Amino acid sequence: MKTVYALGFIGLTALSVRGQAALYGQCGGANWTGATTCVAGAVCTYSNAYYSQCLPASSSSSSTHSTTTTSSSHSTTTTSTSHTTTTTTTSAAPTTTGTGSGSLKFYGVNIAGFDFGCDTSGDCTESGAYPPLLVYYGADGAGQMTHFVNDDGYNIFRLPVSWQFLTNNAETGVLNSTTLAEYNTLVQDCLSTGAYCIIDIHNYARFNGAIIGQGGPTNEVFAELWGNIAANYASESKIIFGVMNEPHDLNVTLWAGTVQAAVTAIRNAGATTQIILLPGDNYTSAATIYSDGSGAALLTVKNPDGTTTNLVFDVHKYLDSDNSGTSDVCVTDNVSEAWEPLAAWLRTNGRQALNSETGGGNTASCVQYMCQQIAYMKANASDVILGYVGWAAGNFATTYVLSETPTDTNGVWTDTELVSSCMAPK
Ligand SMILES: *[C@@H]1O[C@H](CO)[C@@H](O)[C@H](O)[C@H]1NC(C)=O
Ligand SMILES: *[C@@H]1O[C@H](CO)[C@@H](O)[C@H](O)[C@H]1NC(C)=O
Ligand SMILES: *[C@@H]1O[C@H](CO)[C@@H](O)[C@H](O)[C@H]1NC(C)=O
Ligand SMILES: *[C@@H]1O[C@H](CO)[C@@H](O)[C@H](O)[C@H]1NC(C)=O
Ligand SMILES: *[C@@H]1O[C@H](CO)[C@@H](O)[C@H](O)[C@H]1NC(C)=O
Ligand SMILES: CC(=O)N[C@H]1CO[C@H](CO)[C@@H](O)[C@@H]1O
Repeated sequence: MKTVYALGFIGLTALSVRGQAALYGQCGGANWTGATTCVAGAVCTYSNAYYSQCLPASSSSSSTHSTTTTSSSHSTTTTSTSHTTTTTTTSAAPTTTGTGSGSLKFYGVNIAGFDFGCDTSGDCTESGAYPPLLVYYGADGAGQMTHFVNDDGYNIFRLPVSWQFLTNNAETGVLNSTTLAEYNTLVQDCLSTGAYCIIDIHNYARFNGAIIGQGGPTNEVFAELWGNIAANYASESKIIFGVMNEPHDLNVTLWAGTVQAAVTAIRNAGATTQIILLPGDNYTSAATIYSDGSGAALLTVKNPDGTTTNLVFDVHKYLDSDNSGTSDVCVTDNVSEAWEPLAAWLRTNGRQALNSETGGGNTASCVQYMCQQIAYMKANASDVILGYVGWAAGNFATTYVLSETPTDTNGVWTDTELVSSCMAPK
């Protein structure tokens, strides 16, 4: 997410209710446990064995599938076949050549705040951070994560933090014990939910304007930073190391060397088995990693034992017109333009990716395209796309254009429309 964060947390009103699925919301599919009826004016429309969607009553016959039905009883039928993990063979079902299992490994959301104040030049200050923790007068990040796990079925959180926060603004790999302890409070709150927790250094491959390994901090300093972080979490199997948020405008060949230095440091610190996320150029765009040179360069990054086990590509995708995640109008699911070619490239190379940022406004267009993006991943790409992490909750106000921040009303949490309609797996 490329914008500068200026918004504080403001608790506001609930945006959606459960019971009937929203327009463009999911209303059926294998193992779907949410609402199977739609709000007035929408019809639950069968898409495939894994997905039925509430479409406007007047346009529900526009699907190209000749077998499309519009009866809610069809979603009941697909629910009853939920024990079958193989492609259904009934003649009524559309043929699919997809290689998805119907479910993803990871569903989650970013819990933002420790990264606040960072911009794309890597200018961040410790004082700009706003911990999403009640004890620091922020949002109830711990309560949010507990809600997301218990009520929505989430199992992964990304916890962005600036490099400057962890070192008290010093350009060094040595961690400040005071600030690390503050960040670690959020990490432990995350781990205590049982979810996976991504440590994301949110610096755009830079420290105060200068590119790591390309005029800025050396690869050795960056490796020291990661070695010290990893040493603190070496025994935590559910920690995921997010090497860097959204590198951009750099030399990808040199950048792959920087990423290699971080991977080597993390493994040598004793974190030998956890997932490490490898970020490419162009803001980790899912649409260009396989074509802009990033993928080719990052394929050379290896574990110290020469394998690529648990080295997963980090990709982001927004669904607005310029892929920036700044508009609440979504115009694409980018399946054919971005996800299908990426999935093919990953299969060719025997690798996997995690979509660690995706999001949209709480609008009908974003609900439509987000649901489509997720349905594609589940049905046709779960062999190579591990899952998605929404942008963003934590300290974002519910008025923020991409807010996925739930609202706590006397202990009852209510999700945003996009989360409840598409992103929450249950
Ligand atoms: C549905 O749930 C069953 C039992 O939990 C599981 O074995 C199966 O893999 C699930 N199927 C899909 C498509 O998620
Ligand atoms: C750690 O950071 C705090 C500010 O949060 C600062 O007061 C302290 O001096 C720093 N410690 C060291 C050893 O730099
Ligand atoms: C990237 O850096 C390498 C190594 O210094 C150099 O050979 C290559 O020409 C650079 N690429 C670009 C596009 O500048
Ligand atoms: C970066 O990605 C966007 C789409 O996400 C694309 O329009 C743009 O051309 C890409 N830039 C480069 C340099 O590949
Ligand atoms: C999965 O792939 C098949 C074959 O390409 C396609 O017909 C179907 O629409 C895809 N499903 C989703 C949900 O994208
Ligand atoms: C690769 C890519 O980003 N493809 C498209 C995603 O959707 C937007 C909006 O329709 C297009 O402009 C991109 O070309």
